[in-house]
Amino acid sequence: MSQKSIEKAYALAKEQYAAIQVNSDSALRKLAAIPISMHCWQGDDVGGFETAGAELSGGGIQATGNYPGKARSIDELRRDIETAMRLIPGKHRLNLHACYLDNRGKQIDRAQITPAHFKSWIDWAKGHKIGLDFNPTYFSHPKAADGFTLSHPDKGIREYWIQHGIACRRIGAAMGRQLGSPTVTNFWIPDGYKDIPVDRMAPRQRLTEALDTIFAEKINPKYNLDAVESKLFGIGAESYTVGSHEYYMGYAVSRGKLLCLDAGHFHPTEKISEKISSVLLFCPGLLLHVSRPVRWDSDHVIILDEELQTIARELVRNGRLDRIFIGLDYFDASINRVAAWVIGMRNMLKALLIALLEPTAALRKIEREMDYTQRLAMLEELRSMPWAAVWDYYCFQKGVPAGRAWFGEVKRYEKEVLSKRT
Ligand code: RNT
Ligand code: ZN
Repeated sequence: MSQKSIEKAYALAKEQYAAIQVNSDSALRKLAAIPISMHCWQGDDVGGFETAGAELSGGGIQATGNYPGKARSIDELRRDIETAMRLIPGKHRLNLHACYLDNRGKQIDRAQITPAHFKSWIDWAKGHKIGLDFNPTYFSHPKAADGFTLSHPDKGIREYWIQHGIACRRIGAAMGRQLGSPTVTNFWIPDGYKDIPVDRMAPRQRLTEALDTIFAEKINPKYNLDAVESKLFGIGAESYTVGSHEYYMGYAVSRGKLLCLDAGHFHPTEKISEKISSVLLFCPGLLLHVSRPVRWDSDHVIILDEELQTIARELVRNGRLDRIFIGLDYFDASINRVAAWVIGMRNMLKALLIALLEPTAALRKIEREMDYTQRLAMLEELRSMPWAAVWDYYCFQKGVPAGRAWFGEVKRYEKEVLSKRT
Protein backbone atom coordinates (compact mmCIF):
# COMPACT_ATOMS: atom_id res chain seq x y z
CA MET A 1 0.00 0.00 0.00
CA SER A 2 1.39 3.39 -0.94
CA GLN A 3 1.39 6.34 1.42
CA LYS A 4 -0.95 8.09 -0.97
CA SER A 5 -3.61 5.41 -0.93
CA ILE A 6 -3.37 5.06 2.85
CA GLU A 7 -3.95 8.80 3.24
CA LYS A 8 -6.76 8.87 0.69
CA ALA A 9 -8.58 5.96 2.33
CA TYR A 10 -8.13 7.60 5.73
CA ALA A 11 -9.58 10.91 4.57
CA LEU A 12 -12.70 9.12 3.33
CA ALA A 13 -13.01 7.06 6.52
CA LYS A 14 -12.59 10.17 8.64
CA GLU A 15 -15.55 11.76 6.85
CA GLN A 16 -17.72 8.69 7.39
CA TYR A 17 -16.91 8.64 11.09
CA ALA A 18 -17.50 12.38 11.40
CA ALA A 19 -21.00 11.77 10.02
CA ILE A 20 -21.76 9.64 13.08
CA GLN A 21 -20.08 12.15 15.44
CA VAL A 22 -16.90 10.15 15.88
CA ASN A 23 -13.54 11.90 15.63
CA SER A 24 -11.08 9.38 14.22
CA ASP A 25 -8.02 11.56 14.96
CA SER A 26 -8.92 11.62 18.61
CA ALA A 27 -9.58 7.85 18.57
CA LEU A 28 -6.02 7.36 17.32
CA ARG A 29 -4.61 9.62 20.03
CA LYS A 30 -6.45 7.57 22.65
CA LEU A 31 -5.24 4.32 21.12
CA ALA A 32 -1.64 5.52 21.25
CA ALA A 33 -2.00 6.03 25.01
CA ILE A 34 -2.97 2.39 25.73
CA PRO A 35 0.01 0.14 26.37
CA ILE A 36 -0.39 -3.61 25.93
CA SER A 37 1.83 -5.83 28.03
CA MET A 38 3.40 -8.33 25.65
CA HIS A 39 4.15 -11.64 27.33
CA CYS A 40 7.76 -12.77 27.01
CA TRP A 41 6.75 -16.44 27.23
CA GLN A 42 5.40 -16.75 23.69
CA GLY A 43 9.02 -16.53 22.52
CA ASP A 44 10.26 -19.78 24.04
CA ASP A 45 7.15 -21.82 24.89
CA VAL A 46 7.20 -20.77 28.58
CA GLY A 47 10.69 -22.24 29.09
CA GLY A 48 12.61 -19.49 30.85
CA PHE A 49 16.31 -19.36 31.56
CA GLU A 50 16.83 -20.86 34.97
CA THR A 51 18.79 -23.77 33.57
CA ALA A 52 20.20 -24.10 30.08
CA GLY A 53 17.58 -25.62 27.78
CA ALA A 54 14.93 -25.65 30.49
CA GLU A 55 11.69 -27.28 29.38
CA LEU A 56 8.44 -26.45 31.00
CA SER A 57 6.39 -29.18 32.49
CA GLY A 58 3.93 -29.12 35.29
CA GLY A 59 1.27 -26.73 36.39
CA GLY A 60 -0.93 -27.88 33.56
CA ILE A 61 0.46 -25.22 31.25
CA GLN A 62 1.19 -26.78 27.91
CA ALA A 63 2.68 -25.32 24.77
CA THR A 64 2.20 -27.68 21.86
CA GLY A 65 4.07 -27.73 18.55
CA ASN A 66 7.69 -27.74 17.49
CA TYR A 67 8.02 -24.93 14.98
CA PRO A 68 11.72 -24.22 14.54
CA GLY A 69 13.43 -21.09 15.82
CA LYS A 70 12.46 -20.79 19.48
CA ALA A 71 14.66 -18.45 21.52
CA ARG A 72 17.33 -20.36 23.46
CA SER A 73 18.89 -17.49 25.37
CA ILE A 74 18.01 -14.08 26.76
CA ASP A 75 19.81 -12.41 23.86
CA GLU A 76 17.82 -14.37 21.32
CA LEU A 77 14.56 -13.69 23.13
CA ARG A 78 15.28 -9.95 23.27
CA ARG A 79 16.12 -9.85 19.60
CA ASP A 80 12.86 -11.65 18.78
CA ILE A 81 10.87 -9.28 21.00
CA GLU A 82 12.51 -6.26 19.36
CA THR A 83 11.65 -7.66 15.92
CA ALA A 84 8.02 -8.16 16.93
CA MET A 85 7.78 -4.72 18.53
CA ARG A 86 9.00 -3.05 15.35
CA LEU A 87 5.90 -4.44 13.62
CA ILE A 88 3.41 -3.35 16.30
CA PRO A 89 2.26 0.29 16.28
CA GLY A 90 2.67 2.29 19.51
CA LYS A 91 4.67 1.93 22.73
CA HIS A 92 3.98 -1.16 24.77
CA ARG A 93 5.28 -3.11 27.76
CA LEU A 94 6.97 -6.43 28.33
CA ASN A 95 5.60 -8.98 30.76
CA LEU A 96 8.30 -11.14 32.37
CA HIS A 97 8.09 -14.29 34.45
CA ALA A 98 10.49 -14.86 37.32
CA CYS A 99 11.99 -17.85 35.48
CA TYR A 100 13.32 -15.45 32.82
CA LEU A 101 15.92 -14.09 35.22
CA ASP A 102 19.42 -13.28 34.03
CA ASN A 103 21.40 -15.65 36.25
CA ARG A 104 24.53 -15.70 34.09
CA GLY A 105 24.67 -19.46 34.08
CA LYS A 106 24.40 -19.81 37.85
CA GLN A 107 21.50 -21.72 39.35
CA ILE A 108 19.61 -19.34 41.68
CA ASP A 109 17.00 -20.58 44.07
CA ARG A 110 13.57 -19.03 43.42
CA ALA A 111 13.32 -17.92 47.01
CA GLN A 112 16.62 -16.03 46.59
CA ILE A 113 16.04 -13.97 43.47
CA THR A 114 16.59 -10.22 43.73
CA PRO A 115 16.29 -7.16 41.48
CA ALA A 116 19.95 -7.74 40.54
CA HIS A 117 18.87 -10.81 38.57
CA PHE A 118 16.65 -8.58 36.47
CA LYS A 119 19.05 -5.67 36.06
CA SER A 120 19.80 -6.50 32.45
CA TRP A 121 16.07 -6.62 31.68
CA ILE A 122 15.52 -3.29 33.42
CA ASP A 123 18.41 -1.75 31.46
CA TRP A 124 17.02 -3.23 28.27
CA ALA A 125 13.56 -1.81 29.02
CA LYS A 126 15.09 1.58 29.83
CA GLY A 127 16.88 1.52 26.49
CA HIS A 128 13.58 0.92 24.73
CA LYS A 129 11.67 3.32 27.01
CA ILE A 130 9.11 0.66 27.91
CA GLY A 131 7.64 -0.54 31.18
CA LEU A 132 7.88 -4.05 32.62
CA ASP A 133 5.33 -6.28 34.29
CA PHE A 134 6.15 -9.30 36.36
CA ASN A 135 5.00 -12.74 37.54
CA PRO A 136 6.29 -15.08 40.20
CA THR A 137 6.77 -18.56 38.70
CA TYR A 138 4.86 -21.19 40.68
CA PHE A 139 5.30 -24.06 38.23
CA SER A 140 8.07 -26.10 36.54
CA HIS A 141 9.86 -26.67 39.81
CA PRO A 142 10.53 -29.69 42.07
CA LYS A 143 8.75 -27.91 44.94
CA ALA A 144 5.65 -27.57 42.75
CA ALA A 145 5.69 -31.20 41.63
CA ASP A 146 2.93 -32.25 44.06
CA GLY A 147 0.55 -29.86 42.37
CA PHE A 148 0.52 -27.55 45.39
CA THR A 149 2.57 -24.44 46.18
CA LEU A 150 1.19 -21.66 48.40
CA SER A 151 -1.55 -23.96 49.68
CA HIS A 152 0.66 -27.03 50.14
CA PRO A 153 -0.09 -28.95 53.35
CA ASP A 154 3.64 -28.91 54.17
CA LYS A 155 4.58 -25.71 55.97
CA GLY A 156 8.16 -25.79 54.65
CA ILE A 157 7.01 -25.84 51.04
CA ARG A 158 4.48 -23.09 51.67
CA GLU A 159 7.16 -21.04 53.33
CA TYR A 160 9.46 -21.50 50.35
CA TRP A 161 6.84 -20.21 47.94
CA ILE A 162 5.97 -17.35 50.26
CA GLN A 163 9.61 -16.26 50.09
CA HIS A 164 9.42 -16.42 46.29
CA GLY A 165 6.34 -14.21 46.33
CA ILE A 166 7.95 -11.68 48.64
CA ALA A 167 11.07 -11.61 46.44
CA CYS A 168 8.96 -11.08 43.32
CA ARG A 169 7.09 -8.09 44.72
CA ARG A 170 10.41 -6.46 45.54
CA ILE A 171 11.62 -7.13 42.03
CA GLY A 172 8.39 -5.68 40.64
CA ALA A 173 8.87 -2.57 42.76
CA ALA A 174 12.48 -2.17 41.60
CA MET A 175 11.35 -2.42 37.98
CA GLY A 176 8.55 0.08 38.49
CA ARG A 177 10.73 2.55 40.36
CA GLN A 178 13.59 2.43 37.88
CA LEU A 179 11.34 2.59 34.83
CA GLY A 180 9.03 5.29 36.18
CA SER A 181 5.85 3.28 35.63
CA PRO A 182 4.24 0.81 38.04
CA THR A 183 4.89 -2.86 37.45
CA VAL A 184 1.90 -5.14 37.76
CA THR A 185 3.03 -8.29 39.56
CA ASN A 186 0.54 -11.05 38.93
CA PHE A 187 0.14 -14.11 41.14
CA TRP A 188 -1.07 -17.30 39.56
CA ILE A 189 -0.60 -20.70 41.21
CA PRO A 190 -1.50 -24.12 39.81
CA ASP A 191 -2.71 -25.60 43.10
CA GLY A 192 -5.50 -28.11 42.84
CA TYR A 193 -6.62 -31.74 42.99
CA LYS A 194 -6.97 -34.18 40.13
CA ASP A 195 -9.75 -36.00 41.90
CA ILE A 196 -12.59 -35.04 44.17
CA PRO A 197 -11.33 -33.63 47.45
CA VAL A 198 -12.73 -34.08 50.92
CA ASP A 199 -11.62 -30.74 52.26
CA ARG A 200 -12.16 -27.83 49.93
CA MET A 201 -11.77 -25.27 52.68
CA ALA A 202 -8.38 -25.98 54.24
CA PRO A 203 -6.26 -25.33 51.10
CA ARG A 204 -8.09 -22.05 50.63
CA GLN A 205 -7.43 -21.07 54.21
CA ARG A 206 -3.75 -21.88 53.75
CA LEU A 207 -3.66 -19.88 50.53
CA THR A 208 -5.22 -16.88 52.25
CA GLU A 209 -2.64 -16.98 55.02
CA ALA A 210 0.20 -17.35 52.53
CA LEU A 211 -1.00 -14.46 50.35
CA ASP A 212 -1.54 -12.22 53.36
CA THR A 213 2.05 -12.94 54.44
CA ILE A 214 3.38 -12.17 50.97
CA PHE A 215 1.41 -8.91 50.78
CA ALA A 216 2.24 -7.83 54.33
CA GLU A 217 5.10 -5.64 53.18
CA LYS A 218 3.80 -2.19 52.19
CA ILE A 219 4.96 -1.29 48.70
CA ASN A 220 4.25 2.02 47.05
CA PRO A 221 1.60 1.48 44.33
CA LYS A 222 3.54 3.95 42.23
CA TYR A 223 6.13 1.17 41.86
CA ASN A 224 4.27 -2.11 42.17
CA LEU A 225 0.66 -3.25 41.92
CA ASP A 226 -0.37 -6.76 42.96
CA ALA A 227 -2.81 -8.83 40.94
CA VAL A 228 -4.28 -12.28 41.60
CA GLU A 229 -5.40 -14.65 38.82
CA SER A 230 -8.05 -17.34 39.16
CA LYS A 231 -8.52 -20.48 37.13
CA LEU A 232 -11.21 -23.08 36.58
CA PHE A 233 -9.10 -26.20 36.19
CA GLY A 234 -5.78 -27.40 34.87
CA ILE A 235 -4.48 -30.61 33.34
CA GLY A 236 -3.95 -32.86 36.33
CA ALA A 237 -6.05 -30.60 38.53
CA GLU A 238 -9.46 -31.16 36.98
CA SER A 239 -11.62 -31.58 40.06
CA TYR A 240 -10.67 -28.69 42.30
CA THR A 241 -8.71 -25.47 41.95
CA VAL A 242 -7.78 -23.67 45.15
CA GLY A 243 -7.62 -20.26 43.49
CA SER A 244 -11.04 -20.30 41.83
CA HIS A 245 -12.84 -17.21 40.54
CA GLU A 246 -15.02 -16.81 43.64
CA TYR A 247 -11.94 -17.25 45.81
CA TYR A 248 -9.90 -14.51 44.16
CA MET A 249 -12.83 -12.17 43.62
CA GLY A 250 -13.33 -12.29 47.38
CA TYR A 251 -9.64 -11.99 48.06
CA ALA A 252 -9.10 -9.07 45.70
CA VAL A 253 -12.16 -7.18 46.97
CA SER A 254 -11.31 -7.69 50.63
CA ARG A 255 -7.58 -6.90 50.23
CA GLY A 256 -7.79 -4.16 47.63
CA LYS A 257 -5.85 -6.05 44.96
CA LEU A 258 -6.20 -6.07 41.20
CA LEU A 259 -8.15 -9.03 39.89
CA CYS A 260 -6.74 -10.76 36.83
CA LEU A 261 -9.26 -12.21 34.40
CA ASP A 262 -7.77 -14.72 31.98
CA ALA A 263 -10.05 -15.37 29.01
CA GLY A 264 -9.27 -19.10 29.15
CA HIS A 265 -10.02 -19.62 32.84
CA PHE A 266 -13.79 -19.98 32.82
CA HIS A 267 -16.46 -22.37 31.61
CA PRO A 268 -16.52 -22.46 27.80
CA THR A 269 -19.70 -20.40 27.49
CA GLU A 270 -18.66 -17.91 30.18
CA LYS A 271 -17.02 -14.75 28.84
CA ILE A 272 -14.68 -12.38 30.64
CA SER A 273 -16.16 -9.45 28.69
CA GLU A 274 -19.28 -9.95 30.79
CA LYS A 275 -17.28 -9.72 34.04
CA ILE A 276 -15.28 -6.54 33.46
CA SER A 277 -17.88 -4.03 34.68
CA SER A 278 -18.52 -5.94 37.91
CA VAL A 279 -14.83 -6.20 38.72
CA LEU A 280 -14.36 -2.49 38.04
CA LEU A 281 -17.13 -1.70 40.52
CA PHE A 282 -15.52 -3.54 43.40
CA CYS A 283 -11.77 -3.94 42.78
CA PRO A 284 -9.25 -1.12 42.65
CA GLY A 285 -8.23 -2.30 39.21
CA LEU A 286 -8.33 -5.02 36.66
CA LEU A 287 -5.66 -7.00 34.86
CA LEU A 288 -6.54 -8.90 31.74
CA HIS A 289 -4.86 -11.98 30.37
CA VAL A 290 -6.23 -11.87 26.88
CA SER A 291 -6.11 -15.35 25.45
CA ARG A 292 -8.16 -17.62 23.18
CA PRO A 293 -9.42 -20.86 24.63
CA VAL A 294 -10.34 -23.46 22.03
CA ARG A 295 -12.45 -26.07 23.84
CA TRP A 296 -10.27 -25.65 26.93
CA ASP A 297 -7.63 -23.23 28.27
CA SER A 298 -5.55 -23.93 25.17
CA ASP A 299 -3.87 -20.51 24.95
CA HIS A 300 -4.28 -20.06 21.21
CA VAL A 301 -3.10 -16.83 19.57
CA ILE A 302 -5.85 -14.23 19.88
CA ILE A 303 -7.78 -13.50 16.72
CA LEU A 304 -10.06 -10.56 15.99
CA ASP A 305 -13.13 -12.53 16.99
CA GLU A 306 -16.34 -11.44 18.62
CA GLU A 307 -15.11 -11.91 22.19
CA LEU A 308 -11.93 -9.91 21.62
CA GLN A 309 -14.02 -7.05 20.23
CA THR A 310 -16.48 -7.33 23.10
CA ILE A 311 -13.64 -7.23 25.64
CA ALA A 312 -12.22 -4.11 23.99
CA ARG A 313 -15.63 -2.43 23.87
CA GLU A 314 -16.15 -3.10 27.58
CA LEU A 315 -12.73 -1.63 28.40
CA VAL A 316 -13.30 1.49 26.34
CA ARG A 317 -16.96 2.08 27.16
CA ASN A 318 -16.41 1.88 30.89
CA GLY A 319 -14.01 4.79 30.58
CA ARG A 320 -11.72 3.52 33.33
CA LEU A 321 -8.65 2.73 31.27
CA ASP A 322 -6.51 4.21 34.05
CA ARG A 323 -7.48 1.24 36.25
CA ILE A 324 -7.20 -1.41 33.56
CA PHE A 325 -4.05 -3.24 32.61
CA ILE A 326 -4.08 -5.27 29.43
CA GLY A 327 -1.74 -8.21 29.07
CA LEU A 328 -1.70 -11.04 26.57
CA ASP A 329 -1.35 -14.65 27.65
CA TYR A 330 -1.05 -17.35 25.03
CA PHE A 331 1.68 -19.57 23.68
CA ASP A 332 1.61 -21.37 20.38
CA ALA A 333 4.69 -23.40 19.51
CA SER A 334 3.29 -24.64 16.20
CA ILE A 335 3.79 -21.41 14.22
CA ASN A 336 6.46 -18.73 13.90
CA ARG A 337 6.65 -17.30 17.41
CA VAL A 338 7.43 -13.74 16.34
CA ALA A 339 4.39 -13.82 14.06
CA ALA A 340 2.31 -15.13 16.97
CA TRP A 341 3.21 -12.03 18.99
CA VAL A 342 2.61 -9.64 16.10
CA ILE A 343 -0.75 -11.17 15.17
CA GLY A 344 -2.01 -11.07 18.77
CA MET A 345 -0.74 -7.60 19.60
CA ARG A 346 -2.09 -6.12 16.37
CA ASN A 347 -5.43 -7.81 16.96
CA MET A 348 -5.69 -6.43 20.48
CA LEU A 349 -4.98 -2.95 19.12
CA LYS A 350 -7.44 -3.35 16.24
CA ALA A 351 -10.14 -4.40 18.70
CA LEU A 352 -9.43 -1.33 20.86
CA LEU A 353 -9.50 0.91 17.79
CA ILE A 354 -12.86 -0.47 16.68
CA ALA A 355 -14.16 0.27 20.18
CA LEU A 356 -12.71 3.78 20.19
CA LEU A 357 -14.47 4.48 16.88
CA GLU A 358 -17.88 3.74 18.38
CA PRO A 359 -20.43 6.53 18.94
CA THR A 360 -21.00 5.24 22.46
CA ALA A 361 -22.92 8.23 23.83
CA ALA A 362 -25.46 8.01 21.02
CA LEU A 363 -25.84 4.25 21.51
CA ARG A 364 -26.33 4.70 25.26
CA LYS A 365 -29.06 7.22 24.62
CA ILE A 366 -30.88 4.83 22.28
CA GLU A 367 -30.62 2.12 24.94
CA ARG A 368 -31.91 4.37 27.71
CA GLU A 369 -34.87 5.20 25.51
CA MET A 370 -35.46 1.46 25.25
CA ASP A 371 -35.31 1.55 21.46
CA TYR A 372 -33.79 -1.90 21.13
CA THR A 373 -34.56 -2.17 17.42
CA GLN A 374 -32.42 0.85 16.69
CA ARG A 375 -29.73 -0.38 19.08
CA LEU A 376 -29.39 -3.65 17.20
CA ALA A 377 -29.58 -1.94 13.81
CA MET A 378 -26.86 0.59 14.71
CA LEU A 379 -24.54 -1.96 16.31
CA GLU A 380 -24.76 -4.12 13.20
CA GLU A 381 -24.16 -1.19 10.84
CA LEU A 382 -21.05 -0.26 12.82
CA ARG A 383 -19.45 -3.55 11.85
CA SER A 384 -19.02 -2.39 8.28
CA MET A 385 -17.63 1.05 9.05
CA PRO A 386 -14.17 1.57 7.51
CA TRP A 387 -12.07 1.04 10.64
CA ALA A 388 -9.42 -0.81 8.62
CA ALA A 389 -8.54 2.41 6.77
CA VAL A 390 -8.05 4.10 10.15
CA TRP A 391 -5.88 1.20 11.28
CA ASP A 392 -3.66 1.36 8.21
CA TYR A 393 -3.24 5.09 8.74
CA TYR A 394 -2.30 4.47 12.38
CA CYS A 395 0.39 1.98 11.34
CA PHE A 396 1.70 4.48 8.82
CA GLN A 397 1.71 7.26 11.49
CA LYS A 398 3.66 5.02 13.87
CA GLY A 399 6.13 3.94 11.21
CA VAL A 400 5.21 0.25 11.13
CA PRO A 401 4.00 -1.75 8.13
CA ALA A 402 0.30 -1.33 7.32
CA GLY A 403 -1.92 -4.17 6.16
CA ARG A 404 -0.20 -7.50 5.62
CA ALA A 405 3.21 -5.96 4.85
CA TRP A 406 4.54 -6.95 8.29
CA PHE A 407 4.49 -10.61 7.30
CA GLY A 408 7.32 -10.18 4.79
CA GLU A 409 9.47 -8.78 7.60
CA VAL A 410 8.79 -11.81 9.77
CA LYS A 411 9.61 -14.17 6.90
CA ARG A 412 12.88 -12.32 6.29
CA TYR A 413 13.77 -12.58 9.99
CA GLU A 414 12.90 -16.25 9.93
CA LYS A 415 15.20 -16.84 6.97
CA GLU A 416 18.08 -14.77 8.32
CA VAL A 417 17.86 -15.54 12.05
CA LEU A 418 15.31 -18.08 13.29
CA SER A 419 16.04 -20.81 10.75
CA LYS A 420 19.68 -20.83 11.85
CA ARG A 421 18.76 -21.88 15.38
CA THR A 422 18.89 -25.63 15.71
C1 RNT B 1 -1.93 -20.27 33.62
C2 RNT B 1 -2.11 -18.80 33.72
C3 RNT B 1 -0.85 -18.02 33.82
C4 RNT B 1 0.22 -18.45 32.85
C5 RNT B 1 1.39 -17.51 32.75
C6 RNT B 1 2.56 -18.14 32.07
O1 RNT B 1 -3.06 -20.95 33.32
O2 RNT B 1 -2.88 -18.34 32.66
O3 RNT B 1 -1.14 -16.66 33.69
O4 RNT B 1 -0.28 -18.65 31.57
O5 RNT B 1 1.71 -17.01 33.99
ZN1 ZN C 1 -3.09 -16.19 32.51
